[in-house]
Amino acid sequence: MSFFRLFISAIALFTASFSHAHGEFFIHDAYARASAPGAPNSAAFMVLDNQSDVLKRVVSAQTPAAKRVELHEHAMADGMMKMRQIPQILVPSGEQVVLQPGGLHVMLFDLVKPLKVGEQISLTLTTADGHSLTKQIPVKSVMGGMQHHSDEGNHHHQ
Ligand SMILES: [Cu+2]
Repeated sequence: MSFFRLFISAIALFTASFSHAHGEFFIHDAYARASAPGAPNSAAFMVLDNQSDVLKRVVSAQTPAAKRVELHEHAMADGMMKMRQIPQILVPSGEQVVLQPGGLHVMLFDLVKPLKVGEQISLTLTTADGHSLTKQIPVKSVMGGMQHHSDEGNHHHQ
C-alpha cells in the first residue's frame, strides 16, 4: 500500500469515527396527551436535543396510534392563537427545542383508539438526513389549556 493510500484510509477512518461520535440527536421527556372523551385528535410533546455538529431538521413524524401525524406550531393569526402545520422543526447544533402545550407539537389526527393515561405509544421522528428515531412514549393527562387545544383540533384544520 502506497503512502497515499494509507493516508486516504486514515482520513476515512477519522471521518467515520468523528461523525459517529458527534451524530447524537435525542428525544427527552416525551409524552402524548391523553385524549378527551370523543376527541379524535391528540398531540405529543418532547424536548429535541441536538448534540451533533450539524443542524437537524425534523421533517416528519409517525405513530401507529394515529392515522395522520403533522408537525404543528401555535402562532398568532387574525389576532388569535391558532395552530398550523409547519414543514419542519429546526434544531440547531448544540441546542434543545421544546415541544410543549401552546407551542410546537406533534399533532396526532384520527387516533386509532383513545389515548389513556398509563398507556404507551410508539413515536418515530424522521430528520431531513433520512435518519429515524423511534421512542416508546407514555400517555399523560394534560390539564388546563389543553382543552382549548383539543377543541381546536376538532375543527377544520389546514
Ligand atoms: Cu396541532
